[in-house]
Amino acid sequence: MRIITSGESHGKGLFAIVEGLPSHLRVDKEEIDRCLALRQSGYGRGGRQKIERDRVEILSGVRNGETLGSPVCLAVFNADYENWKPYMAPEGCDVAARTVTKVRPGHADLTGMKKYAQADARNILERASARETAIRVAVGTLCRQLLRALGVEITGYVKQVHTVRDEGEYTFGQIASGRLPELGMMDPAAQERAIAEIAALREAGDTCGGIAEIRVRGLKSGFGSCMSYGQKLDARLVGALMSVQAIKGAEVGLGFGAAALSGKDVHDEIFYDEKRGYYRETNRAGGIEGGMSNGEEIVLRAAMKPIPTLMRGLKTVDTATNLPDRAATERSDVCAITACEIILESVTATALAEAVLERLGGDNVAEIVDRYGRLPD
Ligand code: EPS
Repeated sequence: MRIITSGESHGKGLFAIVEGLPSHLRVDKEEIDRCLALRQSGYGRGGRQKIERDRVEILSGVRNGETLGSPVCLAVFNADYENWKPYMAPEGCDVAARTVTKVRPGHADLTGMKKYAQADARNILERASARETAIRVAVGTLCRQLLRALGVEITGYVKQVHTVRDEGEYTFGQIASGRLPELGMMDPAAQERAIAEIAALREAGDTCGGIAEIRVRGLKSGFGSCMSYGQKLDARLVGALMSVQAIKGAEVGLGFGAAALSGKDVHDEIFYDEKRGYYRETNRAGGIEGGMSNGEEIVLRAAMKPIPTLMRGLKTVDTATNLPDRAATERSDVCAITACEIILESVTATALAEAVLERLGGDNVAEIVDRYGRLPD
């Protein structure tokens, strides 16, 4: 599969071309739109989400609700483009009216300006913005639909918001049915405390991040590779998580926690019985050993840093004058971890679909389902 996304935050929209999807995949547009709505949700989001009502438009590669095997082109148009057309239109626009030079610490602004030889950070931030994740959610949901045809399901929840961490352990089923509205946490008491923290940070003109946990159920063993480092499944999944804007850390299973434990408390002992075959009583590896799925649930976690646009404006330099100033602000999210969670599920789905198609090949869904069915668990 080859995927390319394009689009600026205040341009006409976000677009993706997905090449290599098999034919006869039933496309559930409603599910894509539900995931896009989830990406817009969460206590702590900013004013932009009141303007947008993200919906996918399928421009090619799908006929009568099924993929054709040709490249699929997806679009999520920006409602806000109507307001930004005078400053963003490709044909010509008033660039000076929306110039950004009070570069934001933590954002791509300053480094991007140097790299792309731009005097206006607008030419950097428009693409670096997390708005790009809207189209990655659309692509990821398509990939999720392919995985579902094989019996592979993905879910997740918000484990931590700022200083509030939910130490609970939840099964896949509990997460899939029990994620709370508003923030997407599992524990109501923790969520209440988290909401209070976000509210206090909003008052202070500040922002916060959090941690999301992603689970994958039903993936058979042997995806990824212990032979070629570039195909290690954990490397690819962590790479996918880290590709999401504002993610600063990612882990599999015990992750960073494994470093402080001894071997007997880290490795998942192996048992066998006639009925179950080989099995484990623990899953501290998070479903991946030797760079390959081992048939257990895949458990991933990613840490999101606080959003770098602070209403109080951090100290910076105005690159137009090189004098000290406060960083640019127009509007901002206070916390976007709930949106981030569905984005992380989506990029996980995409990375897994890539690994599945690489191993199984196949031009139509039935062929892939058949090949998958023949694999050992
Ligand atoms: C986002 C849209 C953006 C930001 C946010 C994500 O909208 P605007 O810049 O018009 O307010 O709310 O982008 C960032 C956090 C960022 O750092 O760029 C979205 O749709 O997710």
